[in-house]
Amino acid sequence: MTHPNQTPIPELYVSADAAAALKDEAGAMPSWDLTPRQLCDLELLMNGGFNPLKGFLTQADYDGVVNDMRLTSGALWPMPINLDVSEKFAEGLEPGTDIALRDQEGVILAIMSVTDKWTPNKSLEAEKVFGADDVAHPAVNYLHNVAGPVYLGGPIKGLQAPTHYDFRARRNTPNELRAMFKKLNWQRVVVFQTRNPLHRAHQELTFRAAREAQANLMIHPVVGMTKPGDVDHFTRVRCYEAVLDKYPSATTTLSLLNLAMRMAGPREAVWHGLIRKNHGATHFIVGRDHAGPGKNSAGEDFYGPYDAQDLFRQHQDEIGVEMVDFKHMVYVQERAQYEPADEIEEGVTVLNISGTELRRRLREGLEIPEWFSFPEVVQELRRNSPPRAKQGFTVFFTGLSGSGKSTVANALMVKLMEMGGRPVTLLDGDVVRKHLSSELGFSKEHRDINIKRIGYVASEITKNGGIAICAPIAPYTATRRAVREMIEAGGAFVEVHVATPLEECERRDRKGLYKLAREGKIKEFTGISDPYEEPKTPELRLDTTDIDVDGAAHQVLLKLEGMGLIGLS
Ligand code: PPS
Repeated sequence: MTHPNQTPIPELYVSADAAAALKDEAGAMPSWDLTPRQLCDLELLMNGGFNPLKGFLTQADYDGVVNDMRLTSGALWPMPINLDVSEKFAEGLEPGTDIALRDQEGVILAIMSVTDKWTPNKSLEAEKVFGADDVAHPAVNYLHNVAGPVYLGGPIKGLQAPTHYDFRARRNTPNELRAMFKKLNWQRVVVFQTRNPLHRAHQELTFRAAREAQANLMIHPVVGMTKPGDVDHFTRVRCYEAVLDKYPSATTTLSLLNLAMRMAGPREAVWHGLIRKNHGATHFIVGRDHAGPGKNSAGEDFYGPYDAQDLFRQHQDEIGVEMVDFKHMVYVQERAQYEPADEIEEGVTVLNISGTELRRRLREGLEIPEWFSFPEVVQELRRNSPPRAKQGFTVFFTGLSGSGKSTVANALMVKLMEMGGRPVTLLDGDVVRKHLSSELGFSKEHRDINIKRIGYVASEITKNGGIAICAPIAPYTATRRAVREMIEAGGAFVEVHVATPLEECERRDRKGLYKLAREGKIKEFTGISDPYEEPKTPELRLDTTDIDVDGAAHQVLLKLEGMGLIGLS
């Protein structure tokens, strides 16, 4: 019988000699510094993980993918893979030009022959690919607020793979995995995709899935980009390695996939299937709400719980990978074992700990029982997320000029320093503009740069266990969200809207700026001639009209205490 992985998958790398020659030429080409997401996409394009793609999508392929999940060749492909760039870079770049694609250190990884350049209809892309033009969806937010406005398409010549310094032995190209499965004579391979730490229930369900399919198992976690707020991949991989020891030896392997997920539910499941086919899988586990993005802005799920399974099943033959149903496993106390929820008789005691409850226990340093997770995994998770009262956090004040942000922020800083325990840094709007952002004005572009700088500094402080207090106007929702995502990767983000009304701010006019703005002597003044988008769901809203500074700072302290970030006793 021929092995399913008899033939290698085509890669886009050129020979070493050709790469050396092209590298010389590439120095003179226009060059694009890849974003973290593009870097992930490029790696999988070059190593065949995105086979049959030969480069970033052309406009015709993009249209086909967006509308019908098909390339112009007719092949199934559900996800647009584009090189999104700035208007400035695209300007004057004619189709027919070769460009050098560089990593964040400036190393040339590939050359792209640009054949197409166009401005996409992003709202249409959001509707068709992600099901709704709603920025509550992380990929739709990315599309509108992070991705560049112009797309470039064209074939790629790969010069070298991106360098990874972490977990090298666990990173495999599709062809490395195919060769390994062939060598081990693994004829049937069930793949489990994950972006979360694995607990006992996952170990049980994956092993059961492999046994039922009479196959070997590959745990294939995503370590590229996952959902904002997920546990970082360093911690997760240490957890996966601990879980790997729990499977009977030689039945199971672990490999890391440098994919940038889009959280696109059904389309994402099909995409994951195609990628895994390239990596040598014969079977793929698709669960309830596979690659789900969470709730939409109306508080409802973006996709039905079984939409992903339905779409996968529909295209299973073409994908070339058989879907394995994800069994919901629960712990039966009387028998001290995991069993599929749908096979359990009435009357027995079923135990479960939800993701939210697990996070609460970790946050508060509470017990996590052994029936739920392996002690090694719990230890890793605890190391990664110490109790909240020991973590860093950011208090981010936002509000109009003169609303009282700086005054309350100052009072809060002093009170936190009086309490001691963690270093406190105040990044006040005016101070930042003097030291970090002295060259910036008040256009939308400049305000965004200013806020992102503040966010970056605050995220570093937070990650390292300190307290950052920020007090800029920060008038734009999308920018505040970007800062939140940056900071939440390393600790808590507490948004405080200082909602003092415009009339009151103008009445105070402490710096005399409102008068000048009314007279037209200051342009683009927030609240007068420039927008302020009010936060919809801040952690706290303060109106300083009727409370004094002490009272306002105390409200913030109470909020911090309520969130477990400080102890007030
Ligand atoms: S932003 O929008 O967040 O980047 O603004 P920020 O860095 O907080 O700077 C606001 C302070 O700059 C002064 N100032 C102006 N504010 C708003 N609009 C215009 N056009 C403007 N020009 C100068 C003003 O003193 C703000 O300080 P605060 O402390 O908010 O009153």
